[in-house]
Amino acid sequence: MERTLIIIKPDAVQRGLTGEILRRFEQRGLRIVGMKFMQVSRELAEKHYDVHRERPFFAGLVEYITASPVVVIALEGTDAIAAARKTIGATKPVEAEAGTIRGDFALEIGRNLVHGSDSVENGQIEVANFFVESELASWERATDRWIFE
Ligand code: IDP
Ligand code: MG
Repeated sequence: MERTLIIIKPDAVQRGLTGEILRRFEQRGLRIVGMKFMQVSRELAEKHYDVHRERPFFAGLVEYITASPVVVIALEGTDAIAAARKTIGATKPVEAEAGTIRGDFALEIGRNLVHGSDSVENGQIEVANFFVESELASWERATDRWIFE
């Protein structure tokens, strides 16, 4: 079963969109296996966005993700990575389809509300960066057999 790390970024938390964003992933059928409200440290932010270290927006990106608390969620499901990224929408909110989180609630790339892992490997790595094993649950929902074939 694939795992993805979702971050409800500081702008989304500040704007009171935590519940709305979580609702969309739950409604999609993805299973929550970990969730917490936290302040991202500079060290963790730099690790999480390490692939962007050389990009001109890196400093601003670290400022953004550490500016105020976030909600991090580990989700599990069939094709969880692709499903979550479709629900999130394109990185640039003006290019995100209506009906996606970014397409419905965001305008600018540096205030795009939510993170989702981009590959199966990164999903595993990112979940491990944000959660210790005891914070993750292995469980089955009563509805799983009606969502997963
Ligand atoms: P993703 O979040 O859709 O996976 P990435 O390309 O991995 O997009 O970029 C990570 C994050 O960095 C974006 O979500 C966005 O917040 C920020 N970002 C990416 N490109 C730019 C840019 O050109 N200017 C400012 N921020 C950017
Ligand atoms: Mg990315």
